[in-house]
Amino acid sequence: MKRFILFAGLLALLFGAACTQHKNHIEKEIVFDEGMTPEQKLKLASSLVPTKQQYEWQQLELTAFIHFGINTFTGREWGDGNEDPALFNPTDFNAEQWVVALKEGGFKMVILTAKHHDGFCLWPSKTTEHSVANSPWRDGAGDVVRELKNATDKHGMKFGVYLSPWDRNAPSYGDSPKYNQLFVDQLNELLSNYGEVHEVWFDGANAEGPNGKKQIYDWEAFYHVIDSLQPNAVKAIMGDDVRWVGNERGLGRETEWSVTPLRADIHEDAVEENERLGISATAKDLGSRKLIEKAKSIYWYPSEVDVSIRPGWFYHAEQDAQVKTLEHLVDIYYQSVGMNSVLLLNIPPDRRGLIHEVDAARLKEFGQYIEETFANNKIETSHTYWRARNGDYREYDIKEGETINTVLLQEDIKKGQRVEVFKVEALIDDNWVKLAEGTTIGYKRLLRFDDVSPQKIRITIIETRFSANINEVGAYYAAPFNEEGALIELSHIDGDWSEVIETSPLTVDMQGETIEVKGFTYSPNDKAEMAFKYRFLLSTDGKEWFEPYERREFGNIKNNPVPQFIHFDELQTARYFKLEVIEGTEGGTPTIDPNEIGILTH
Ligand code: FUL
Repeated sequence: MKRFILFAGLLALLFGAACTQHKNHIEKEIVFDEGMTPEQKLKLASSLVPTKQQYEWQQLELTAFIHFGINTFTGREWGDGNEDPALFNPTDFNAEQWVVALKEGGFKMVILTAKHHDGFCLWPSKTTEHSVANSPWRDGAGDVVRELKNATDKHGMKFGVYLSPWDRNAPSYGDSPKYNQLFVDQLNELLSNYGEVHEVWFDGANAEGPNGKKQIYDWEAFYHVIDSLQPNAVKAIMGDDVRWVGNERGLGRETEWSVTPLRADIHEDAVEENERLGISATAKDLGSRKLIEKAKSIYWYPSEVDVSIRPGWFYHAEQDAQVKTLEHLVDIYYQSVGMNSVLLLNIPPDRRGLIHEVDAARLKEFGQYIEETFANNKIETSHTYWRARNGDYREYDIKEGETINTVLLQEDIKKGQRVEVFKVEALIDDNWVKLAEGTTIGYKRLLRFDDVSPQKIRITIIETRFSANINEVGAYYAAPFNEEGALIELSHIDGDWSEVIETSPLTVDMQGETIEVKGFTYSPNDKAEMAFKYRFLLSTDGKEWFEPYERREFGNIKNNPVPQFIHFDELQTARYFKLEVIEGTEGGTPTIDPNEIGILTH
């Protein structure tokens, strides 16, 4: 990481017309001098550019996540680390099938959950017994990391690893120096033995260790291992190269600055500074002039949109009918790649060790749709590079008789991100009509509007930080969708209860007689706090209660508030259920509305 402190020469560069533009660019981080004016800070912010690694990563546009591990076999989203490794036993494992399916979807990199929060390692790590080495798969001689890496090399795809800092299995977790050493050892194994790695993904989730102590991570040591062993890799989320967009629903920001004072929360001073500025990964404004004015430093820290093709991150057979539709995936594409972000789409392999047929087919449709849409630029001239100041506009002829409904704009981010307000108009029957307007452009911006067949389009850069460098303008036609939404085929009773006996804990007489119960669903209403830890009980008489299911948390519900499906191991017979909230997502004890619960009957 380069740290630049303002020095006298730089001031001269900033305002000296004699200097060539490229000398003014500074990579990744700028610390402002104390006495700087807002104008000087803004000038510096506009000269900030990505590192080579960040730039190459941004150009990938489509990256894929693979959540696969012990949870695949237990049906959980967050394992507790006590699982028997013998459960890991894919019957038909084939990493090449994953890579081929992802390539058909247009994906350029795949990131594997080498270790999720349960601590189960998908490679035979020397650091733990909780790994594939103690599973029956390939007689304990298997290595998922190796097989996936070989497949990516064979098919020319980049490879990344997700290594969860939070480890619910490691006995040393919470005993900070000891666990940090274990984590460094795991990183060393992953980054030394498998060839090139292009992204290392550190999740932000963590909790206390088994000893009740909070683990203090040694991020500097972790970063050092990555920088020395894999200098081409970007560090994501708790890393300082790639930022979490702030939700797991595939939603980008309307205004998305890659130039931001936000820092990864890895040091106390970073946490304090983020607090002073009132910003976090979920903040709406991460790069306005007002924010830069207050900032002490500024970073090239671009956004990554992570979202799963299914409701869960891991594979659950009961979600086979809930694979996102093509239309939904294309919306996500427009909201991520089309909003100055990289898409990280999760596709979880099933218990066979294969990407399920439904997901593979959807990936193929998606890849074809995107390719066909953007293969055909309807603008007459291909030369579109343009340096724009406030108010400048350019007109582009549209090929005769063509219909368009999408415009693409790109800034040359190697010269910084600068556009603050722009609009797109079309010349239709000799009248200029507004098609779209927006704020930031950045690496790529896609705008959608109703079908039009104009003679020309006009792009106006209304406001920019100094001059903007527009290096691509395109106009396209995206075909409509003619599919039905995914159906949830579940036999389900929801909300139609015989009697709600008590609201806290929620106690319900389901149908006035005993019925067969296979599980339950929790679909949180849109409210500030959801249930996280709970106890679910059943009863035949409303007096004697039993617990059909011991797992007592809705894993990742805080970040991913999608319907939760809990399936019991065995069919139960009961008349009443009781759902007690032990802890909410914000630490309170929210009540659950009767209409948030559904009962699965088979
Ligand atoms: C979250 C984790 O807790 C989820 O299980 C998943 O891995 C997601 C990508 O990050 O924070």
